[in-house]
Amino acid sequence: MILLESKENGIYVLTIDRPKVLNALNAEVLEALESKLEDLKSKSDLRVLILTGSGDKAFVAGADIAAMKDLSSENAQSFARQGQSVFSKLEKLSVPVIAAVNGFALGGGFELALACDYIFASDNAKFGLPEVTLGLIPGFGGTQRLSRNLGISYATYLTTTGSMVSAEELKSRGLVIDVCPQAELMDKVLSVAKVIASKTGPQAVSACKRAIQMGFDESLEQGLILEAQVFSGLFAGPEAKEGMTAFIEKRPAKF
Ligand code: CO8
Repeated sequence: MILLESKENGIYVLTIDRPKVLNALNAEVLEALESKLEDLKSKSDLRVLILTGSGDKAFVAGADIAAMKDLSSENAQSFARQGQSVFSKLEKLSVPVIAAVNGFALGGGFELALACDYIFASDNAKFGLPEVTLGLIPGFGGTQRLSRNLGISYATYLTTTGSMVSAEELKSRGLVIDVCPQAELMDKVLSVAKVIASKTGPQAVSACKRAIQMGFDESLEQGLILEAQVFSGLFAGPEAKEGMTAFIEKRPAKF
């Protein structure tokens, strides 16, 4: 249901693996994802997490419609909260989480990609929040994260029309970092992960995420105070000293 693979240098790949239903998310998949995230948190070598979908057709085609169809309002609320909570855990992981979107990223699948730190996509990828065509709205964070990422107008457009858009379209809007042929997607994402794993200080990388995420909903003034706190905190550990000393000594840093 969820595959966890360890690559070199602390790079891990999580794959949503239900290809027969285009990797649709049901409660069991969400539980399995949560449990894999807990496993990952205990891995001391973890530097980067890549998230992708099985097969060549879909990243994740959404929440499992068959499993949702007969939910009561109360159970729909718990299912939405379950997804939101697991996606928030993913978002708050201390290392960068890269979505490798290898096909359809619809509904809950797009919401899953939005909970990752950034998105690389294959040229066949299609993104959308088609919930209105089912008489629903996004329930795993889409209305909130898309508007924060791309603004209220575009988020309202995508959610009220249910339109699908290409990876290139979202690249032009700054949401997708880069687009490449599907066969090259994993190598492309791994090359980015390797840069992080081999050239950067783990504490500093984690601090970037923390400062951006914690400061985002604050005023600029509060965000700047937070940035200075996180920045100065790095001087209390050995990593910053090693990074700057290595620069002065003209050698690679040993993090
Ligand atoms: N849920 C369940 N099964 C699915 C889903 C899904 N989201 N998507 C695809 N499948 C299944 C199909 O039923 C089909 O199964 P079968 O072979 O048994 O008929 C199989 O996957 C292959 O799909 P298609 O035959 O439809 O493949 P196509 O290439 O013709 O079409 C599409 C691909 C366009 C991706 C099409 O499958 C599709 O439109 N899927 C649904 C997309 C969608 O509407 N997603 C949003 C779902 S709602 C949601 O995500 C809400 C999230 C918040 C939940 C909050 C909790 C309350």
